[in-house]
Amino acid sequence: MILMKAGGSAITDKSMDFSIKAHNLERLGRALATATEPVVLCHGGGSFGHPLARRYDLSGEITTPEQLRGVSHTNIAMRNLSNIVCEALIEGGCTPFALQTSAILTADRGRIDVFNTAIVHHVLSTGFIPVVYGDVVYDATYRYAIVSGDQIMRRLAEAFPGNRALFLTDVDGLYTADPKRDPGATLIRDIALADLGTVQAGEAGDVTGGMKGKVAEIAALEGVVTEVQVLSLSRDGALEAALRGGVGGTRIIMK
Ligand code: IP8
Repeated sequence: MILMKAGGSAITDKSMDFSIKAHNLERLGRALATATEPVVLCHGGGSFGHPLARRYDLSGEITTPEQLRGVSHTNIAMRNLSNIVCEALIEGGCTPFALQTSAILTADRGRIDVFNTAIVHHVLSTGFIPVVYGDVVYDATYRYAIVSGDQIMRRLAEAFPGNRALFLTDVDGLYTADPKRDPGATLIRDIALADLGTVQAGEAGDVTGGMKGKVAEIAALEGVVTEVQVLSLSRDGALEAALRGGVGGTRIIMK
């Protein structure tokens, strides 16, 4: 079984609110239709969730009527994005089943508190692809809080241990430096989790703006997944290859 995170930058265009990367979503649908093992898909908020979370200041306690309106807007926006993702999957020949994350998960102080992963099991057992996503959810202390897809990935990996995880992004993988600024940047093919820190510490830096976050997301899966692959959803064939067990982008050995 494969735990898959489709990052917001892989499926949405962050330069414009509420816009998608249609070609990448098509690629996702077509590739997932070739999967020979069960897949759980978790997607990020991208240009649907994050601009609203920022605009309505949804980090920390939710107290003002304006923030509460923002919670409703964000809740709808993420459902809309999930619908778009699921429609792309159906178009590609898959059978997705969206689980509204805020209905199966609650938080406390922004961290996942209760997560009904049994429903994910049930949906998987019927041969469907469960689709969950970063969302705004009920929070016992803050009233509502944003729970990111990476927190969800960790809890999914705990519920389904011993599997591999694929992170879909818009660059080919992890680089030794920012490939958009440094012509000497090279793609890291294979790396042990223990060495990921060194890559960051040596002036390899904050690659493509997202490497730091990506590394933290991956490190959070220590002990619960066997390996992680980071690959581009913008590159034809990369996801299909990874689904067949090949290594396209960067492979992180987690043991
Ligand atoms: O993109 C955040 O999920 P992420 C979701 O996985 C919202 O961090 C609602 C901003």
